[in-house]
Amino acid sequence: MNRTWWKEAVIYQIYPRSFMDSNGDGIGDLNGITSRLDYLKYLGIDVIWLSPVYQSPNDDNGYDISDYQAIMDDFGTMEDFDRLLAEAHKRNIRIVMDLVVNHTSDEHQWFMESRKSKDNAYRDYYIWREGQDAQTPPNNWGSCFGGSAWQYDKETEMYYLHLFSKKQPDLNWDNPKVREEVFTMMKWWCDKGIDGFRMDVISMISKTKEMPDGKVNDLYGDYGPFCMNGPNVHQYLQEMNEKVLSKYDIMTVGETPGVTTELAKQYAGENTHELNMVFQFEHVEEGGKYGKWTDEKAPLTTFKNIMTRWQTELYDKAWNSLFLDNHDQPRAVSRFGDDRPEHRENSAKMLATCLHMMQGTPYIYQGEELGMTNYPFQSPKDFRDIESINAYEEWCASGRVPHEVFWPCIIAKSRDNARTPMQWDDTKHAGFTTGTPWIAVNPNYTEINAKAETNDPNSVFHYYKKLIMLRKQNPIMVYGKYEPLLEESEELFVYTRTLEKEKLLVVCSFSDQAVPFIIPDEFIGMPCLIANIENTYDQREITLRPYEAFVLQIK
Ligand code: TEU
Ligand code: CA
Repeated sequence: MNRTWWKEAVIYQIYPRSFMDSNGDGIGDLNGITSRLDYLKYLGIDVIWLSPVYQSPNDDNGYDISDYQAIMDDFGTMEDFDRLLAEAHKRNIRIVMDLVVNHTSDEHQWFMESRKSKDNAYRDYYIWREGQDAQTPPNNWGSCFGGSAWQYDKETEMYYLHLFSKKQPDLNWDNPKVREEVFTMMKWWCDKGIDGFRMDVISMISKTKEMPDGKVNDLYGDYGPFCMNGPNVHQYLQEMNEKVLSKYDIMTVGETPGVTTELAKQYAGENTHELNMVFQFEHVEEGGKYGKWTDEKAPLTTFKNIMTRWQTELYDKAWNSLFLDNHDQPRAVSRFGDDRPEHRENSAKMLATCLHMMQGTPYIYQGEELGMTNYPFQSPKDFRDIESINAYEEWCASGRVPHEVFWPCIIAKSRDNARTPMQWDDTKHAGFTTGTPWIAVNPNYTEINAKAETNDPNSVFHYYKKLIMLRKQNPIMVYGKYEPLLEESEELFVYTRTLEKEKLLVVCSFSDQAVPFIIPDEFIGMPCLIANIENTYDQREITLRPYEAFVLQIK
């Protein structure tokens, strides 16, 4: 297996709107990020993935871009960006940009031209189809954020496709001019010195020509089979690789809804010349009665099977990315761990152990290193996210599902859980802003904040710091082969890593009860690399306390 910097790196995701506000307008910004680089350096991360900072009307918080080569006013200026990049590089921190090119904003110049007339030069930059009439769209597809995936446009009496909000029209990647525009823009950023791209829904850029109706699960048809991993996606990525990516020392990670291990070997194969790695979503899709909305937890064996399948099937063939949360997901500790005060810290450390000891590049979402939790939403008025707002409207306000039934489901999964401001200290608004924050701060900031945790050697923060440092000292964490143990256990996630003569045993308890564990003979009495609770490992049988995690090492 090739050894590369991006396999050895730890990546930290910043959602700029919620990270640090430098000018008191209540919105995080670029200068805010620059002011916190020393914190990130101290944590030890190698790369920042910056969620979109481009000009945008913010229908979907920057994932609707109206100019790819300008900075959003809320976030600052291009000079601020250049300074952030230079200051990050000074500290040996790389910056990976979010590349959102499945769609643009409807306020992008290309779309404003495109909608003007059927013979406009930009018409074919987007996906236009005839419907039967103004009420009957071309097919039954539903958008990811509710309603039809087609929007009727009066100007030319046709519909345009938007897999996300109606202010996010999908680009037509089958048009070579669109690809050229995107590649030129990418080169412009690479020439500026950025270090890579996280590619938003890149598995969805190629749609099947026929666009048939999808299977109706609920109100609308599912576009998945016709838009995910479509007919030309690999061809387009290979073209992108040849024309742009291969010319720079950058890393790429594709956000690829619908990806399977088989497809990942193509997207992110060692020699397929597409991307370096992809985000898969199998472990964060519990599936519920109401689309993605559910408060049910998947059994541990389901989670383990998924992780193990990705670990083993990609081994030596493609590279994994490792994540438990991001800006679209609830907080990891609330979802996979236990955010009750007596278990929060240990379960957060246990989850970190479980993830960072696997093969792949780990991603830490801002605040995860503090064990930040889900937000205690009281009412739909608390939501800022278009997805949560629309979902409440479509499922609940419409009268289809009673509030008492739907509420626990939506607050368990709302993307706003991840988007509350970063908790820096115990002063007003958690030190995020001197103004009024654009979204409420989690009231637990007085307990959970960066200042308290950097001062406490036993904090979740210091545990993450140690895991990151261990990765630098132990190539086995990066390159070792993974093997699962106790696959049937609903309480313990146990696996080994092997690199030549070296071996690691990783033991993680997902239980809030004491659980007995038998140490495999070869590991009895071996040194402990890291643990979240003190224990001794020199006898065969031990008892694990709730959410206990440890790693033993044979050298
Ligand atoms: O997300 C796309 C995606 O695949 C979905 O999981 C989406 O996150 C949604 O939450 C479904 O519940 C990407 C971005 O990460 C997301 O923030 C954007 O809203 C979306 O694309 C559109 O650009
Ligand atoms: Ca600001």
